[in-house]
Amino acid sequence: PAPKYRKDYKAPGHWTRHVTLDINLGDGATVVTSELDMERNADSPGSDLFLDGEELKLFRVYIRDDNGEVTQLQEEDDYSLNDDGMLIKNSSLPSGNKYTVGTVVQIAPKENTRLSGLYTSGGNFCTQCEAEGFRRITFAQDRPDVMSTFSVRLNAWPSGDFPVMLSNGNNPVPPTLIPSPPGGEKVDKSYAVWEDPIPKPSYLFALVAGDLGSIKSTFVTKSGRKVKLEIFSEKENVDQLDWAMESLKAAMKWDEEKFGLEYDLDIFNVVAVNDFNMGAMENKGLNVFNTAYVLAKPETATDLDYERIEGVIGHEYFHNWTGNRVTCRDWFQLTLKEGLTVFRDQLFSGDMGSHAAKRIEDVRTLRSRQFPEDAGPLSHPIRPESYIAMDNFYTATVYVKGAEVIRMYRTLVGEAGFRKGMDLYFKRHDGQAVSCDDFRAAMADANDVNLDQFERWYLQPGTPEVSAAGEYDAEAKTYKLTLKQSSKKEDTLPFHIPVVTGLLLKEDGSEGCVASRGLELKEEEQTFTFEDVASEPIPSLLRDLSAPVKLRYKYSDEDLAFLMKHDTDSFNRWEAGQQLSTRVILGMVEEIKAGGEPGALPASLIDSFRATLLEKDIPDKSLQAYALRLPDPATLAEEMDVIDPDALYKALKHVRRSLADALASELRSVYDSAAPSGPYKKNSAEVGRRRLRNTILSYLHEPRDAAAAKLCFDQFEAADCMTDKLAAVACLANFDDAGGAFPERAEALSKFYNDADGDALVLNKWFGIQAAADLPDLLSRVKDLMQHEDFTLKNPNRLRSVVSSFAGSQHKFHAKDGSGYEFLGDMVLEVDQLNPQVASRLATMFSSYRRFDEKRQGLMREQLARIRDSSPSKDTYEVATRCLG
Ligand code: BAL
Ligand code: ZN
Repeated sequence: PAPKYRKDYKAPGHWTRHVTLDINLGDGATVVTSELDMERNADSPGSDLFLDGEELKLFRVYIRDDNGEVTQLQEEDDYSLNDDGMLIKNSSLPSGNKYTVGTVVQIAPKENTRLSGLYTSGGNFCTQCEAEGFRRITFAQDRPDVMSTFSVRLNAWPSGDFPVMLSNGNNPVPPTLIPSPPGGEKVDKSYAVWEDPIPKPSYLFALVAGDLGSIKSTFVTKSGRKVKLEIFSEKENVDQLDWAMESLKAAMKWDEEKFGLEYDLDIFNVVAVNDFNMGAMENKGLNVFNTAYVLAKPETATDLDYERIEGVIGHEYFHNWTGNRVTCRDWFQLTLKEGLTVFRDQLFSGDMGSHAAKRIEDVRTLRSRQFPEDAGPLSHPIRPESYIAMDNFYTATVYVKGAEVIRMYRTLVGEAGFRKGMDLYFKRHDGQAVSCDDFRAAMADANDVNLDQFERWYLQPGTPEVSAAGEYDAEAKTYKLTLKQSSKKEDTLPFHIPVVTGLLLKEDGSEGCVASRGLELKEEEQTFTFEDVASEPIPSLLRDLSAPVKLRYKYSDEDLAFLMKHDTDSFNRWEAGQQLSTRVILGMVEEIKAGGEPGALPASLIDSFRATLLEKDIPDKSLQAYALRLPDPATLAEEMDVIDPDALYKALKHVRRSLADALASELRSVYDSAAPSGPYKKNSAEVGRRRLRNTILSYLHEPRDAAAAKLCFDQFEAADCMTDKLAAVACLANFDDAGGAFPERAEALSKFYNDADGDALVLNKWFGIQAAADLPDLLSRVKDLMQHEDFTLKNPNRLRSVVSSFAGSQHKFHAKDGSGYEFLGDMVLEVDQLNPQVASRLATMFSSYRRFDEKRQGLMREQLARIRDSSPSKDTYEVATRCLG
């Protein structure tokens, strides 16, 4: 398959201004009649017309000119077909400026296991059109720069009865029975008509039809318009929709208050479906969601699930402006809408809860997912230069690093300046399909700053490193800070990096930060001078992680302990603790690699953990919990020249166990004092309390002895919510029950399974904890799990709950005999037959192979080559070939 290049962008020769769809759903074949009202692009007269189309059975193509005259088109004479679509010769098109193209096609939603285009989930019809799914429904200009209004008629023909039939926009005719012809037989098939008056690209088209339950509400916008809100799901889940509705209303209000952005249609619908490749989709006025990001009640959803639902509901809603009204000119610009919308959902979640905790969570994701991606063969700039399958570019880089890039604009121009830039962006581009350069220009122009160099964040991949060194002049009372930037990628030009810096005086930490400045590092090396610094400071660098870079500064252990206690930047307080643990863990990795056994933990680490654990004045217990968690294995692995998964596993286990032993009584007493003191509540204090207590439980279970098993089981039995129940059973899953030991494990898992009572999301949790358990025979247990009657490869959530959980838990995936790799290779090939998007995503789990020893590299390469050579889908082919390089 041939790649597409960003540099090749050309506007189309024709524009689709309006799309009329008439879709016969029903039990038989689905027939789609579409009429595209076209207008020639005056800039490229005489162009042929290309319509994308894939896996469509074409019945006829016709043209209607602006006098209403209809001409049937003939294959070969008028148009040609290939696997990608239909090319209609200009000579077969009317010469006038405006005309209509009609096509009638048949599609097979029930056989659509790719979950792209129109498919069925649990007997209901739904769609996923981003990035290139609309072409699997009908022939169309399926490219984001073509924005059209839509009229859609959904018919429950030739049979079937769908009480709910939804599409985008407003709904002039709700599902209605077709009136019986006078004297004729009663025709009890229904239809619905939808009008979307706001031009949108085809990737935002959606339809849903089925027998669904719902909850309703309304939202009155700031200008007084009443919007009807409705959230749909399968009927048995209707009691799990309230939190999503609450989050939606909060998001609508927040976008008005924070960015002045108001909703623009009369209706906003959300539908939750069980089979979905992504997390959710922002279709205009009809968001379609993976159930995992909608359904919640305390008995089945954890606090983290609640937070994610709030964030994703916000994210999809915010796309209404950043993505839908102002969309992307081409798919290379994906981060224009995704980076910006992730950043907006991060701000929203921070405002709804705690900015400090949210920032830590986001940085953990950046470091554990995006930094490794950027260090491997799939590394790409946030605005990629080429792709084969666009679906492969919904990456941590485009989303998460993309959001960091947007955050840097705000750091550079300030909060008010960022708002001015956003206002100008909407003023200039509402209703348009634009580029990342347009966004950057709006930020620069609104603030009268030069952001030319900033473009390099869009052009250059890789995680820059910033090293810092300070020098204090006691006589002059000045502190000179020298910052240097470098990159592991060749030919990288210096980035424009905001390095927010504070100075804390060693002598008297209680005075707090004596100077805080937003330094702008634009050269390879720059020195910044701070005046009037009374005594030698400790720098607090890159506060709140002001740029997606790796910082190098030679802090002593004492400096880190000081920052953990005194830094006025809550993120950097946490960061200092992470650095201290990282140092110890990586030191142990070296000892293990040298053939030794890991030694005792340094007292400084134990003392700092003890201090954090016993700290009474931390109002946000989530922050306390995060401070007690060790860095992620993937983040630690990034710091190793050659990743040694066995040594890393052993070191981490040793540090966890040593902390558990050294602080056993303190851990237990804080665990006990954080026990629930009343009925379940979901507020931030209670969420923080549970988070802290469950973090402590994960240490307390480390001895893996009878007492630890009992403690976990007691919590499991006493739990009044999924958060506590899952934390307990996840710990129990790690107890090795070979030979009948630790019967609590099987008992809890069996009870958990029975309590799930078939609830798909709870079963995913049940599969997930077992597939990621810390057990020696994990792979054979995973294979057994896949024989379970509730397992299926066809549901992406279920598949990921086993296969991705296993591979993501690292240690057994990287077993030296290659068994984990072979398993993943088999899965990629099998799933690729069903769902290439999901398969190629699984294949990316091999992408860090070059960071391992030669043996493992060879074994992973073998699997990648096997995948590449098996004639896979273009999605999977692209990942395998890019990995192999
Ligand atoms: N646009 C795809 C799903 C999302 O990022 O919202
Ligand atoms: Zn998005």
